[in-house]
Amino acid sequence: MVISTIADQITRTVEGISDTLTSPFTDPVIRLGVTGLSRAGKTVFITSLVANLMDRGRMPQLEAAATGAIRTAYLQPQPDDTVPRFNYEAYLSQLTAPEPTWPDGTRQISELRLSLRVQPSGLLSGISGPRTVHIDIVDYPGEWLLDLGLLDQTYAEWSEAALSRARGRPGGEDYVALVAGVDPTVRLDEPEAQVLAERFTAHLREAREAGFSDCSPGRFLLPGDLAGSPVLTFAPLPTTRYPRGSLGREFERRFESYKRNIVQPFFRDHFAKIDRQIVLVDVLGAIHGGPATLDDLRGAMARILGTFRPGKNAFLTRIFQGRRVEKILFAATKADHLHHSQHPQLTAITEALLREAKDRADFAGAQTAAMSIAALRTTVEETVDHKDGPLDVVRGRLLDTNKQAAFYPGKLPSDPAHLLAPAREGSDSWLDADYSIMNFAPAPLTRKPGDGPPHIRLDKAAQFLFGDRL
Ligand SMILES: Nc1nc2c(ncn2[C@@H]2O[C@H](COP(=O)(O)OP(=O)(O)O)[C@@H](O)[C@H]2O)c(=O)[nH]1
Ligand SMILES: [Mg+2]
Repeated sequence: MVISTIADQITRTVEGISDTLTSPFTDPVIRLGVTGLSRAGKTVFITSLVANLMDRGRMPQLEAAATGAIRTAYLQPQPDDTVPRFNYEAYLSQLTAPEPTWPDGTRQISELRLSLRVQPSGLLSGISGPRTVHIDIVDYPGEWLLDLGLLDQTYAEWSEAALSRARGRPGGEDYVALVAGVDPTVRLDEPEAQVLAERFTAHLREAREAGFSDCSPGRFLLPGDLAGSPVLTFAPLPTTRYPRGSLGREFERRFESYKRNIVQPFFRDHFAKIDRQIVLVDVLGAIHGGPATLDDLRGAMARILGTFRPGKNAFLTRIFQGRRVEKILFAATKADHLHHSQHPQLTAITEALLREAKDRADFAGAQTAAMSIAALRTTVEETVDHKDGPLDVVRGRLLDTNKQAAFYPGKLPSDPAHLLAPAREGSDSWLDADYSIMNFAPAPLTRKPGDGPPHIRLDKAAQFLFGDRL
């Protein structure tokens, strides 16, 4: 046994050496997908992650940082010339300015290559020189993932589902009423088509603002340079036989065009290349929105997880060609809104959402995990005297008034079922408590040399996502 171990190590050592010799061609690459609905915290996450990998003083739970195996980290030109570059320097200087501000919302895909020089540890350490590992970070809207479901639907099926979902959602009744007065068999009139698309988009936007997650088609909310183009100028209509040249027939054609020209290329060109994935989820925001938005988040998480199971979908199976995403982390963001005494509850709720999503999506395969994180910590913790006894609060500078305030968002139950059951049953409001959120401004930083921006469990997230490959 001993002998075989030694022999094994010798061959591995030889491999290790040849690895370094051929290095420019064999440098390992990890493609890390970062997604989440808009405002979930993707931009802040990537900026803080990269800054904390360059200055690793606050990354003790990332093993390769703690042991000193990571020697340096630096940015390099990304491999994909046609994808916009993630504007790291601009975002970092905003977040670390003397009067820090949050970055503006981004609404498209972007990419950044971070390269790490890593010194192998153990037996190889003396023989083999440092090697380079590239982490290609790909930031893309979670809304685009939810579009996968459209591929399996006909225009009639989608229309029916979209109209029934619109009922009872913000702005939805208005759209349903508008459509009731429209005859889809009349000749297409472009201004009328535009009004329908605009009103449907307005409804999606309102629903999104009220905290609903599932507001597809995703490009309606994040149109980028496609705004106003015919591929986004359609909307759900009552189902019937649409004659040639009619409004309904044209909307049906544009729906198919959206699937073919927007949804499929994204999955084929970007999604299918991802190795590891983090899905940022604003769980606190969804709880604040009420039972309906939490229930909707539950469904959206199942659909997002379903996209990582290519076997279920013929199109995905074809583009993945047997590859698959190896690890998926669902991270509840903005945990700095809670005192750490409540983090276990937030994690338990996120875990329960993930467990249900796994059941619903019949998910097996990739390794999954749930965590509560804050990419950029904006608050400090305090315990204050309250009429019912001591209360664990957080204190920060409010975004709208610029004043310091202590904040208590409400008591999260230790049993996630206390929130998930009423959500599933369609309750109108939470029974026991109200949950509030506040928007904090980023705090001015006083950093020690070697420290990145303050965060909560960013190092643990990094360890799960790519620690095993360093
Ligand atoms: N308190 C706190 N707020 C955050 C954090 N990350 C993001 N936010 C808030 O969420 C907003 C959206 O974040 P952003 O990264 O732009 O989201 P994106 O649309 O997913 O890229 C920011 O403007 C902040 O107000 C965090 O770690 N802590
Ligand atoms: Mg962004």
